[in-house]
Amino acid sequence: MRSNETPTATVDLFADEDQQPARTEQIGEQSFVLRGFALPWVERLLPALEKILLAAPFRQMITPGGFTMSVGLSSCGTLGWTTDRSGYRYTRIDPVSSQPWPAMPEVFRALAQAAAQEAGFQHFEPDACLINRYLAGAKMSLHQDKDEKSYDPPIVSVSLGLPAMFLFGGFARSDKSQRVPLFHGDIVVWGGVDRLRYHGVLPLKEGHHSQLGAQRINFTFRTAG
Ligand code: MD3
Ligand code: FE
Repeated sequence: MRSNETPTATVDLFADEDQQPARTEQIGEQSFVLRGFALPWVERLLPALEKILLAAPFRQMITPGGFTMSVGLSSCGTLGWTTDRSGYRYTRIDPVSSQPWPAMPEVFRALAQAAAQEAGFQHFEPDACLINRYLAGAKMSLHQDKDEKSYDPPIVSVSLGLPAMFLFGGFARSDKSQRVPLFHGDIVVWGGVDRLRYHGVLPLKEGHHSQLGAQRINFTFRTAG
């Protein structure tokens, strides 16, 4: 490093030299919001997403308790997440198409890995990417993500389209949660001690996004198997 060069810690805040700096906010001991981190990737993510959705369209799944989820779900990767009356689980086959879930596009995997690395998690190897679609009014109640084999790898979530209010709770459902607004291009990375925190999303407000229209789409990358 030249003696008059900016220190590395500052340089690292710039995820991509031709975009505005991505700001990192720490929301838990091992949880980080990477503001705008996905923006330089969006034009490569959207065509890949469209292709996935042709093979595995959004569907509203039924919970074991018999409720229809307001969020539309799809998946890509070796494993996809499913719920029906018999429970929550990861499967290799999409129960709607009876085909394997669409492969995880390389650009998805590379983004998830870059974000995990930015948050301090090396060698993240996701085998599942859940794709959630929120239309106005859709929400996700407070829950924990417990269907993965190991809780050691982090989870990486990418927000696209309309903004949403994310609820970041504690380790008991009744713990007070903090509200974190998530915007188009934001990425959140959770791991380690924060991996089993309760979390959810408040009902989506109506609106229009120039690229995504009247919806919010969220990818969550996990190592499930
Ligand atoms: C916090 N999705 O798919 S992002 C989910 O925006 C889910 O669609 C929300 O919760 C969404 O399960 C929230 C993700 C998220 C995922 C895992 C977490 C937040 C987390 C694990 C621990 C703490
Ligand atoms: Fe979750």
